[in-house]
Amino acid sequence: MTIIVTGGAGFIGSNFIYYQLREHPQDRIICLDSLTYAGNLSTLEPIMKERNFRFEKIDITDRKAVHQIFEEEEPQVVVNFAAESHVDRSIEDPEVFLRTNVLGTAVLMDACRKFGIKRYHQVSTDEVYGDLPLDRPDLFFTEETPIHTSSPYSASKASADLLVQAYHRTYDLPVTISRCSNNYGPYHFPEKLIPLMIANALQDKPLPVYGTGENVRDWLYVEDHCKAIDLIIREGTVGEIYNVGGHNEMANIDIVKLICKELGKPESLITYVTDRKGHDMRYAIDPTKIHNELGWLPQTKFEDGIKKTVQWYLEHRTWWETIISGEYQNYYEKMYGNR
Ligand code: NAD
Ligand code: TDX
Repeated sequence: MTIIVTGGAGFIGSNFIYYQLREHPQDRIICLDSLTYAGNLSTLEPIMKERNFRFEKIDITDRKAVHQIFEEEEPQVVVNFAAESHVDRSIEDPEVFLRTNVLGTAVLMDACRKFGIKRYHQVSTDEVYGDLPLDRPDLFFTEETPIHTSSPYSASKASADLLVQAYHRTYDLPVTISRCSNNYGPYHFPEKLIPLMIANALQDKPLPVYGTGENVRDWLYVEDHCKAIDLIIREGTVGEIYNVGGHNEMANIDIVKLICKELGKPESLITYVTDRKGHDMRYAIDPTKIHNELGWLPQTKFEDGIKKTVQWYLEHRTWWETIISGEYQNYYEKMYGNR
C-alpha cells in the first residue's frame, strides 16, 4: 500500500511515519510537507534514504504539485496532518490557518476525487467541540457533541471537518475523521505547553503560565494517537468520525509543577502571565466509540509518558536548541516579551 502523509515533518506526522515504517514495513510512505517554521527535515533525516520512503517539499495548497505526486505515486491512502497548529499564532494572524487548514484540505480531497483513493483520513482535533466547564466533570465530548469553536485555529479545523463530510456525502469520497485530544512526546515543537516548559526550565528561564493555570487538557502520548489513526485507516468505517483520548485530564499548572519536579528545577520559575484570548477551559474526550469498534486503548500511562518525554528532550538538546536559536527568538519576544 502507498500512503501519502502530509505534514510529516511536524510533531505528530513524523511520529506517525516512524510508526508506519516500523509496524508496516511493506507499505510505502510519501511525505508531503512545505517545511513551515514547524516542519523539521532533521526529524526525518534517519529515514531519508529508505527505499520505501520519499519526501517532497510541497505545499498542500499547490494543486499542480499535489496532482503531480498523485499521478506519479498512485496512493491508496492519504492521511492529512498538514496544518497550522498553534492556537496563539492563529489569534495573531488567522489567514494562513484558513489557507492551509481549509483550502489545503479541499485541494487534497480534489486530488483524491480525480485520481481515486481507498481512503482519505483527516486528522482533526477535540478543539472543534469548544470547551467544557470546570464544574461539570461528568461532561465529555462525544462524536455527537455539536461543533462550537473558540479560536481561529479551531474554527479552521472545524471548517475542514465539515468540508470532509460534504465531500463524502456529495462525491462519495471514502473519508474518515479522527478528533484527538492534546498530544505530547518526542519532536513536539517548543511553542506548545509541555516542550516549551521543558526547554525553558532547562535554561532556568521563567515558565509562563496563562491566567490562573487551572485550564484542563486531556493529554495523550503521541504514539497512542498514531496507533489510533493506523487502526482507523485500516479497519475504520468510511464516513465515520472517531474521538481519540485517554481520560487523562490535567490542569496546566499541575503539568508545569510536574515538569519542574522531573527536572529538579524550583517552582519559583513559574510566572503567571496574561491569559490567552478566548482561552478554552477544559477539554475531555469520550473515546468509547473507537474502543468498542476498533479495540483501541491508550497504552502509555501519563506518569511514564512524561518521564520518557522529558528524557527525550534531555537527550536531544541539539534538536530543540537549533529550533529556539533561530526565528523562534522573535516569536518568543513577540508573544511573551510584554505579557
Ligand atoms: P505541527 O505544527 O507540529 O506540524 C505541522 C506540519 O505541517 C509541519 O511539518 C508543517 O511544515 C506542515 N505544514 C504546514 N502547512 C503546510 C502546507 N500548507 N503544506 C504542507 N505542509 C504544511 O503540528 P502537529 O502538532 O504535528 O499537528 C498535526 C495535525 O494534528 C494537525 O492537523 C493538528 O490540527 C492535529 N492535532 C494536533 C494535536 C496536538 O496536540 N498537537 C492534537 C489533535 C490534533
Ligand atoms: O506558554 C504557554 N502557557 C500556557 O499556559 C502555552 C504555550 C500554553 N499554555 C496553556 C494554554 C493551554 O491551556 O497550556 C495549554 C496547552 O496549550 P498548547 O500547548 O498551546 O495547546 P492547546 O491550545 O491546548 O492546543 C493543542 O491541542 C489541540 C494543539 O496545539 C492543537 O494543535 C491541538 O489541536
